[in-house]
Amino acid sequence: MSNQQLGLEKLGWDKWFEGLSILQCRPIETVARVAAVDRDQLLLLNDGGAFRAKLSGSYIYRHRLSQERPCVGDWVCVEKHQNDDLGLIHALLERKTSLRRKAAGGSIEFQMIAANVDYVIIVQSCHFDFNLKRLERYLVMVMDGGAEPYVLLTKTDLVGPDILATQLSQIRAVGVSAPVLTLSNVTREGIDELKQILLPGKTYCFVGSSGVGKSTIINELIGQDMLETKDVSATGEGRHTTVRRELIILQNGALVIDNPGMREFGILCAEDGIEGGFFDIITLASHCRYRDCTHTSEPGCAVLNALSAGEIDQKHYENYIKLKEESEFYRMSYAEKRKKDRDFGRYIKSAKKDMKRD
Ligand SMILES: Nc1nc2c(ncn2[C@@H]2O[C@H](COP(=O)(O)OP(=O)(O)OP(=O)(O)O)[C@@H](O)[C@H]2O)c(=O)[nH]1
Ligand SMILES: [Mg+2]
Ligand SMILES: [Zn+2]
Repeated sequence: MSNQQLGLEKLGWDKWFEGLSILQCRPIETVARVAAVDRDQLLLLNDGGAFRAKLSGSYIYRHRLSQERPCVGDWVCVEKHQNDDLGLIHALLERKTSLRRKAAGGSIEFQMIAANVDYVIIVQSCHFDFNLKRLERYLVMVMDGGAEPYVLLTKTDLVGPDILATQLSQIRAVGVSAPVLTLSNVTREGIDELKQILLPGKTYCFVGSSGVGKSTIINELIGQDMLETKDVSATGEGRHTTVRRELIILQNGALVIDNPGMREFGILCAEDGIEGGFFDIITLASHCRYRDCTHTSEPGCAVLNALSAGEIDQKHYENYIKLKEESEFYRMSYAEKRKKDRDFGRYIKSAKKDMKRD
């Protein structure tokens, strides 16, 4: 492996992207990872350091949907000559994983949160912010995009050990099997445990409501106050301190992405993700009499049987059914929109052509 590749590996580069770059980048282009997006300028990282770039005109012309534009974590093919101030981005390498939410207004667009993330750390404060339903929705979003989830409960200094213990058992009771960590930025309890899970060359994205302590944690990991943090009001309601996503390399080599707090997010085509957040129900479902069982009224339904036997939690079951319905609804309207959209065929063609870059 060349020196250049050894340098890129520190940024998360691997054989998968290597293969894609051979397909997608032309010889005059090199690869770089998106560290931040500021309006029409992107901050890129490669083995030589950081530099700025913008999208080429033809890229913008051929990619109108917001999910087709590079976001933090993406790998791009960029052309930059020695005397250029700005690089020119010509292609986006296919994403290994994506963290995204449904754009507002029922459109088929996604809002990308981050790309090529290995692990998503779902942060909830055990003081005021703890919410199982929201946690399950985050888990669905993570699984849907192909990354691995961690759950992190913060501000443990503000609740008694009994409350924390109850929250932990509630998380387990709804069937969440992701690892759960707890920490306090005040007592520093749990910080070493968090540091231990962060592996060099892997990308971690922190998500969660405003004010739960995401930036405080990342500052702690960096070892200095690089990100802005702010006091929250007494009700625990956040005030959105972080406004920009940025990929940061920690001293141990792990890559982390901070995020502004999220209010609401929708779920689109989340069937895979649903299965991810509800392993117990999916396992049961494989024993239903009918293959297309909806687990709502069918005879011989293993899920309903487990429910009446008290083996699964009623609330957990209801969340599953609700998310399943929601995801089917979004999928249906997506298909309908696709049928109507005369441009869609053209879009597929250009996407294929893009893959070949002929
Ligand atoms: N008591 C206590 N306060 C904390 C802890 N962690 C963070 N805080 C405080 O919570 C407030 C919000 O923290 P931030 O790190 O800005 O939260 P954030 O999640 O980055 O918020 P956004 O950027 O708005 O999404 C700050 O005043 C922190 O000092 C903790 O473990 N315990
Ligand atoms: Mg923040
Ligand atoms: Zn069933």
